Amino acid sequence: MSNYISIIDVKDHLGEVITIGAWVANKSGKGKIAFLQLRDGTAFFQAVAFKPNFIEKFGEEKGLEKFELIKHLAQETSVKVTGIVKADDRSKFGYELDVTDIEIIGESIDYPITPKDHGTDFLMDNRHLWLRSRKQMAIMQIRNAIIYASYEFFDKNGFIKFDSPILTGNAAENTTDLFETDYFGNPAFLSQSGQLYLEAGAMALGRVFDFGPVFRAEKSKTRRHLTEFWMMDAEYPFVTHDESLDLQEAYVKSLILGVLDRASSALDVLERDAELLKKYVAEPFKRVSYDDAIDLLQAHLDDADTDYDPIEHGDDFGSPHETWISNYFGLPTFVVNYPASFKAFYMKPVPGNEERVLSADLLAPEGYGEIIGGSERETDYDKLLNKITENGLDPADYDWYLDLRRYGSVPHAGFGLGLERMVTFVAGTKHIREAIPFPRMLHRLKP
Ligand code: ATP
Ligand code: AMO
Repeated sequence: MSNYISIIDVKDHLGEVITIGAWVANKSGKGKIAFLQLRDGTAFFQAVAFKPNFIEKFGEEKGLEKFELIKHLAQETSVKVTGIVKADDRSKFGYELDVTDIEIIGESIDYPITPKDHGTDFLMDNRHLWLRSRKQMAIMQIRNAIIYASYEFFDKNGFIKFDSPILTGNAAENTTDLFETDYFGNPAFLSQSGQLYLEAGAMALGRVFDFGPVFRAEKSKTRRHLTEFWMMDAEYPFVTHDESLDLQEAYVKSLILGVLDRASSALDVLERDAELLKKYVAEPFKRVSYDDAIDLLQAHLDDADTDYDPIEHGDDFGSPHETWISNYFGLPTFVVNYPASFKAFYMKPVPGNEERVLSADLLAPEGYGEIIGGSERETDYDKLLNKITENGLDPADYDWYLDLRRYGSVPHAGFGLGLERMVTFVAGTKHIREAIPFPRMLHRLKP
């Protein structure tokens, strides 16, 4: 145990003398008084130092020296601070630390991220330091709350954590955005999704989920794409696609509730409207078929406030189409039954319509775009083999996967949620790069 009190727990020590270990986030004050904004990873907090108190305690010379040291502390100096916790209405926390002694633990010289505005490239180059900011800390707290809520949800609903491999011998989603690496003289690929392995898990263990990094060599520079991101994947046997949507809806709601519950102060820091998030939890998500969504887009093409390109049945949506659809409904919206032509090979066709598949994307409202992709899987051996061949994939690579249809094939469905897309949506941030500690993007591999 540490002898230091965490800032988050200071409120439990009103009237007591405590010591905290912290970094100086900022400072202000003049004359006889100095304010220190301190942070220790658990929270931000204000400490106050009064010159007369120091002189009284340490004598004229030493007291003055200590007080001047406080006044000149550089940003991000690490310090050991002792003081009395006092209630004070002027502080936004309702209490503050009246400093009685301070020691420097580690100096900080010319910290590059000053309180002025910096450009994104500069902040990204200093991501290892940028993470110390109040806003970045709030986003990481939301990320943590979502991860925690996800484990809780799956556990409560009878899912077992099943870890799929990261080094793989075949493509899960498509062959266009695979990262290839050398595996003792043979090619191997970084996993794009654990799904195919999870299907094997579902046939062995029933309800299974996976949470791990996945990789996509996507050369896109959008605010929604990373090349390395964390996927929450789930797979379960003996379900219909509609039942899967019910579970996905309950899952997303539980993640939002988890954030409202465990990270509400982080939402405040980010000025994210918690009432809006509560509305998404309270109301049923919308469901619309792909073809009905296209009809709507065509009918509203000439509306004054639309700015998407014309779209035909069979076309994939662009971001502006997705944004319009989710704004139109004002709630998280499942778009179901997409064309088979641009979806992955493993999806089961809609009964009676080979051109549409039992798939769904969940579009977040407010223009945050797709956060979940899911589908019911093809269960028939011959049809799956045909799809593999039609997609230009080598059946030999998928022999093990086809075995799942050879030995007791059952209806099953699953979905994958991109953690960083969910964090971006719940936190209300503009760009996915802030939703992960060290983002990997087309032009970003450092730090
Ligand atoms: P995502 O779609 O977000 O990549 P996914 O793997 O399901 O996840 P797609 O269905 O290919 O991928 O694309 C979904 C959305 O991502 C599209 O609607 C589009 O808005 C956006 N998108 C993909 N690539 C680009 C790009 N290069 N530029 C702009 N938007 C893109
Ligand atoms: P899909 O390809 O739709 O489905 O991916 C699932 C979810 O992952 C997120 N995502 C991304 N996040 C950040 N950067 C990216 N480049 C990126 N690409 C995708 C999105 C998306 O909804 N195997 C299926 C899932 C399944 O059916 O079980 C799959 O991978 O949030």
